[in-house]
Amino acid sequence: MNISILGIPMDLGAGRRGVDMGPSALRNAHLAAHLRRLGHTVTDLGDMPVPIPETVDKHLTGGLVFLEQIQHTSQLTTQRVAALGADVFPITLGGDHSISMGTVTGNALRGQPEGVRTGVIWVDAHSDYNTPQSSPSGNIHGMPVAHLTGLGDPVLCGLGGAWQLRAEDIVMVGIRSVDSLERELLREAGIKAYTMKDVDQLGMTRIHAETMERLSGVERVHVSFDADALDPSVAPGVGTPVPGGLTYREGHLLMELLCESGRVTSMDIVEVNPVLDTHNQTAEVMVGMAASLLGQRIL
Ligand code: DIR
Ligand code: MN
Ligand code: MN
Ligand code: MN
Repeated sequence: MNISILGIPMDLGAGRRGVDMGPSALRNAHLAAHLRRLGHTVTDLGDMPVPIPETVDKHLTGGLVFLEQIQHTSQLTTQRVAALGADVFPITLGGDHSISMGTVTGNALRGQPEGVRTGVIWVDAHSDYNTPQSSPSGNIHGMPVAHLTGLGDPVLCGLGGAWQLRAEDIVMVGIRSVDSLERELLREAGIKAYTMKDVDQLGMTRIHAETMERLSGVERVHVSFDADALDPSVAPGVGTPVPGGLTYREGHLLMELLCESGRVTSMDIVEVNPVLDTHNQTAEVMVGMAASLLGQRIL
């Protein structure tokens, strides 16, 4: 496979600094080398230009922090990812989860300007379905899924032109932190979310099978992996840790099964925060997750 790595060192969407160093930490954990060892051709495209928070005025625009800067970066990210060929497997490195408005849209538009039907597997402790109105924080990293489905700020919703992510093409896994108004929005949209209770009760094998069944009609499948989906004991280097997360093996099993399905066409690795990490453990764990998604096997 032809893999392209693109860093988006954006930390304007999160409440704490440090995720801008995520791409460096993942490279330092030998992401490209691990993927090459699996037989892939890997090109590192470097990083997108992203404003530094301290250099811009932190004002709230209609309930959104750093809206203009995130809009601009999201537009650039959409264009950059869309310009990659349809046969490339992009791995986009955050940065906070607001990057996924641009990465998901760009991936849907890759090689086809009007966009293709794309499913999204959102692996996260949080459902990231807030709107500017429902958000308790104003932080845009809590809002990317809503914007991808057309809820929220009109500019952020319009990144893909006529293309939009369908609520029925989203599956969330690992969810255990949802804000109260956000819960209503999720329910109204009918988004499928496997909470940690579902992970405990059904197991990852069944969740994977149901997810593939649900996404059987989409042409592309994007995996957006927020490091905080994993339990904080496994991935401590995140800005908003929530106890009771995916175990190391649950994360790997999901990636291994998704690899076997042969349907995944792109991936995000987001919210790795080296400032809060211990010895780059979180970046190393996330490199392992990417390797499992891209063919690493125990035997
Ligand atoms: C919270 C936290 N739901 C918010 N979201 C996080 O600010 O909207 N997402 N941490 O990853
Ligand atoms: Mn290594
Ligand atoms: Mn997230
Ligand atoms: Mn999260």
